[in-house]
Amino acid sequence: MAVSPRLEAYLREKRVQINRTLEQVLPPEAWEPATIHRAMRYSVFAGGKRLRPILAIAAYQIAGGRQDAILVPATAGLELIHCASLIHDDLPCMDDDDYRRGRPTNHKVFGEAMAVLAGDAMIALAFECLLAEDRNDSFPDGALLEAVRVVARAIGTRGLVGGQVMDVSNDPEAGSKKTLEQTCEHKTGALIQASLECGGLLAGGDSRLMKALRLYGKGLGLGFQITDDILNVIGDPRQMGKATHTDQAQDKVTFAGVLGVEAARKEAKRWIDEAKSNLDFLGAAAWPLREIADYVLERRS
Ligand code: GRG
Repeated sequence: MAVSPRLEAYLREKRVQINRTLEQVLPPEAWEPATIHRAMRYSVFAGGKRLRPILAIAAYQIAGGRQDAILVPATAGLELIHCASLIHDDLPCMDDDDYRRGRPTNHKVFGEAMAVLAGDAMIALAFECLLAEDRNDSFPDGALLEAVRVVARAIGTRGLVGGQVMDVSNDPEAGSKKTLEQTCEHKTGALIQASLECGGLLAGGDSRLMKALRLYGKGLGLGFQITDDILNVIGDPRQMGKATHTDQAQDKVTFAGVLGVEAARKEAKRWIDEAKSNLDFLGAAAWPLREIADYVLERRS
């Protein structure tokens, strides 16, 4: 299924806004120390689907939010953290990848020390941006602080870092469906879920909506990572902008490796259907999240 024209237009419009905001918040390349600012900009502006900030904006709008004030926290906070995690994930001590988003990885261009530092600086900048609207009355009382707490938790040992620990430990005994799900949920799902929660919180979403966004995020995160595993086996490296077959080469325990591609595909679809089912009560307003879920499953990059 191709991306619908309305989703294509929606994603395009959001990406333009997001890229403009990232351009504003990132220090110029010429600022000293210039090398790290070049390294940060190199990875942030290498392309990327901008899925996490788009999810936050979509959730915000579905929850009734109408202000552009969401852009800095959502865009900068979430996309900068995501980009930092990609830089660190590619390091020789992690997945040791040479290409990302169609370019040599950050450490290949700037060296390992600068790649580590660029990621660190991006996380610091992300939290500065998340709190940037603190002095304005743009959001309900306490919502911004709660969003910061949600994001911080999602990237720590109960989220990205925890999932990455499971990923690099690469325990061959960890091939049970439950353990695979836990790895995906932490490594990939946590930031996706946090993005949706941020959007809902900043618009003052009620508890029913917040629960629906969390459950949608869980299903979407699992469907996204299982699809990523499948693309590592059958994807086109030129479309993906990175090498494929790396999981098998590194004996990684993944859904596609353990179940095979066809069964993994069914598993991904099951999670995407599960994700969408949580949106039923929202009616037509939730179309971007429904269509994004289908896009995640059908994507080729
Ligand atoms: C630096 C916060 C922080 C964490 C360190 C390295 C690490 C712990 C975690 C790695 C997490 C990771 C990279 C998981 C993979 C998630 C994934 C499938 C990324 C690809 O996301 P896309 O397809 O990428 O949205 P684009 O390039 O489109 O943005």
